[in-house]
Order: sequence, then C-alpha cells, then structure tokens
Amino acid sequence: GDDDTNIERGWPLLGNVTDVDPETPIASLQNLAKTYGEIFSLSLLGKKRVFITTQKLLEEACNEKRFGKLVSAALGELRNGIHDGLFTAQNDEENWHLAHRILVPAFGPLNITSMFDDMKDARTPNTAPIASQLVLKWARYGPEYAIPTTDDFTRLTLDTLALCAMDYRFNSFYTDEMHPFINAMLGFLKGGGSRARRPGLMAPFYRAEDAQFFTDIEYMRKLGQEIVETRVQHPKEGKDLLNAMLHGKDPKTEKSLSQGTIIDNLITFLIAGHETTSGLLSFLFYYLVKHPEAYRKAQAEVDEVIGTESIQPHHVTSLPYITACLRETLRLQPTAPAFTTTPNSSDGDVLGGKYFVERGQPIVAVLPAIHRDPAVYGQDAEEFKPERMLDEEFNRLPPGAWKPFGNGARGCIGRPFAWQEAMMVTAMLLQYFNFAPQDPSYDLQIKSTLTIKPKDFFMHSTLREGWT
Ligand code: MNH
Repeated sequence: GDDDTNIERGWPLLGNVTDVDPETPIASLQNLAKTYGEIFSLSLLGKKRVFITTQKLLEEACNEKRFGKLVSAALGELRNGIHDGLFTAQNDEENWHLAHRILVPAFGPLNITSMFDDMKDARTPNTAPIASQLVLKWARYGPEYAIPTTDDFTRLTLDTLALCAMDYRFNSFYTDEMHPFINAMLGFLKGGGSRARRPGLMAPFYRAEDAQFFTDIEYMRKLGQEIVETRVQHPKEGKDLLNAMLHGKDPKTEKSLSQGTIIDNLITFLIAGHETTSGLLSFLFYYLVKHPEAYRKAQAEVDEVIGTESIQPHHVTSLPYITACLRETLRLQPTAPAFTTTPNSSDGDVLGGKYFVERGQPIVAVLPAIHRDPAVYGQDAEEFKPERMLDEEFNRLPPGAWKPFGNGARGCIGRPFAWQEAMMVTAMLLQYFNFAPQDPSYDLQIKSTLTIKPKDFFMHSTLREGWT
C-alpha cells in the first residue's frame, strides 16, 4: 500500500556490491555515502545489503533490543576456518555464550594489567622483550633506516598477542620476512572476501584460489593445535587466555570448551588480536608525524608524566593527550571499518522512521563515514584534531558517534588489551625517539583486507638525547 511506498522512498538501491572495488571497499562506500547520504543499499548475489552512514542511524542500529550482530558475506565465509568462534558465531549459537562467559574475566582489567610486563619486556632475564625488541631494532638500525611502519607494528602486535595470550613466540623481529602465519591469515581473509563476492556457479573457475584458502586454514589450525597440545603436555601456572579456555568452566552450565572450539578461538585471537592494533599504531604515527603540534604535545606529556623512567601500568591512565590521539586516530581510521547488524524481530524493523529492513537483511555500519558525520563533528570532521577527544568532549559525544570497537555484547572483548598495548608502545616510542616521515610529501594510502592499514608508509627515527 501507500505506507510501504513511503517507507521505501529515498532509499536508493544502487547496484551490486561487486561494483565496489574489492581493493578499496571502504573508500568506495565512503564515496557512495557522500553522494547518497544516510542510507543506501547494494545487492550481493541477489540479496540486498543496507549501508548506514550517520550517527543517528547507527545509534538506532546499536539498540540491542531491536538489532543484533549478523554474520554474513565475508565474515560468514571465515566460518570455514574458525566456525562458531567468538568473532564469527551467530548471536544464538551456544558456543558463543559459553566462550564469552568463560573468557570475559580473562579479559578483565586486573588480568590485562598482569600482562603489562609481557607486553613490555622480560619476565625472566633470558626471555627477550617484545616492545623492547621494537625499540632496540629501531635504535640499532639508526636514523638512515626507512622503517617499514606497518610491518614492524605487525611484528610487534602479533608477537605481543601470542606471548601474552598463549605463551607462544613468533619471534618476528628475528627475520626479514614476515612469519608464515601472516601469509596464511592474509590468504584466509582474502579468500573469504572473494568467495563471498562470487556466485556458486563460478566456483570451478576459482579452484586454485579455493585450494589456497583451505591450505591456509589447515596451516593455521595445525599451529593452533600445536599450541594447545604443547600446553596440555607442559602445563603452566598463570591466567593467560589459553589457560582460561583449557581450564575454565562456564559458571552457568558447568560446561567447558571442546578442543575444536579452543582452536577456533586461538586463531580468532591471533587474527583479531593483532591486525587492528597494528593498524591503529601505524595510522597514529602517520598522523603524529604529519601534525607537528599534536606530536609536540604528545611527547611533552610523556616527558612530564614518565620522564626517563620505565613505563608502568599506572602511567597508561595518566596520559590524557595520548589517549585523545588514539581515540582521534580510531575515529578517522577505524581499523575494523564496518560491522553488521540485522533486526531481531521476524517482522523486520524500521530505521530512521522510514527505512524498512527485513530480519536477516544485513545493515552495514560504514564507520569511517559515521565517524565523520558533520552533524556530530562539524565542518572540520575530516581533520585530525585530538583536542576534540579529550575526556570532557569525548564523554559528551552522542551514542553511535564513535564505535570503533563495535557494540554491546558483541563488541570487542580485546579492547582493554589493545588499549594497554597501544598506549604503552606509543609512550615508549615517544620517550626514546624523534620521528619524521621518510617522504614528507607522502599522502595516506590505505590497504584493505578485513581491516585497514596505511600502505607504503615509511618513517625515520632518531634516538633522543640521553639515550645515545
Ligand atoms: Mn576486537 C570484536 C575492533 C582489538 C578480539 N573488535 C570486535 C569488533 C570490532 C573490533 C569492531 C566487533 C565486530 C563485529 O561486530 O562484527 N578490536 C577492534 C579494534 C581493535 C581490536 C579496533 C584494536 C585497536 N580485538 C582486539 C584484540 C583482541 C580482539 C587485541 C584479542 C585479544 N574483537 C576480538 C574478538 C571479538 C572482537 C574475540 C568478537 C567478540 C564477540 O563477538 O564476542
């Protein structure tokens, strides 16, 4: 009837997701947002996907009474490798509830603080430090070295996650090539994306790519299995994530996790736990070297609060300007740039008072567009201005304006881990070094997988006086 026509009005169906450049999907979506406004849809293999681009619509889509996470498309394809692990489980799957209840305490503030020393440096004199390995590498290579920013932060975050979560060492700083896990993971993410975009009929033309996808899955699962078996044969004290999964019992059902589920979640942590933090640090240093005033303030704060002491856990909450820099970086470059919800009700639901969405239809939050909503952030929304993210203003932001960690029960379980690591590393690096871009005219380019990172961004570092 007439009502239905009203509901659909102003909601352009633009074409196909396959028209979106798979190399730069989030940039294409941001451009569509500029032309078509708050909501539009694209079809993926005949199924409509809805894209939202404003704070107001995301505030609504984050109301968990009405909407909840949907695993579909590329994320759905990842279930070939990590099944109903925490990240890829549908809301109603039992293993999500089980793993969530068992793991939430392991990600609590106390436990994350206890990982501080593993993140930073040695527990015992003969284990090599992680963040300290990065500092040593840049110090030894000297001021002429073109730092491969994203690769080195990836070494750092992968090694940190593996050491703190499962006491496994990738030793990424000891090789020029990235660890083979990184390649397997990239193939897995790329394969998942490609499989989601092509019709089943086309499968025969993608045999080589599919074979690689499943080889990559096998590699990662084998590694996960080795890590679990090593721990079972050589039990260890301590409350890392692996112990929590092996020995934890769900307080509600008394059940524990199966070995398969533990492997699903180990791989999930290895992937979700390093890509996004590496991207965050890489974008942050890009913005800092491009904005001398913000850089100066951040470094002055470190000098005042920590000086030349060795950074301690309590410092992490005493650095308001650096906190604001991290928030501002994740506003402009949310390294997990989209998440997807769908109506809870089988009758569907209506967004913005007029856009009807069926249950099962994906609502994709285009975070880089939402985070630059001029209605919230004003005409300078595209600019890097950490001042707008100091506590007082940050706490006044409307709901849905800043969602780089997703939403509600399905939001990021690793947020305290990522935050402690990023704050600690940023403070340490500003303590020890001065930084400059290798090429002062470098303009930000973005590399997309499931996450985004700067592409071809190199820096120089010089040890500050007093450390040489
Ligand atoms: Mn993390 C979920 C962003 C660091 C483990 N993470 C999410 C979601 C976003 C996100 C967005 C929600 C996705 C969705 O709705 O589909 N995560 C980040 C960012 C950083 C990050 C921007 C760093 C910066 N994440 C980490 C770290 C870990 C981790 C570190 C592990 C140690 N994240 C997860 C897991 C989930 C998740 C696991 C899935 C949680 C759930 O659904 O129960």
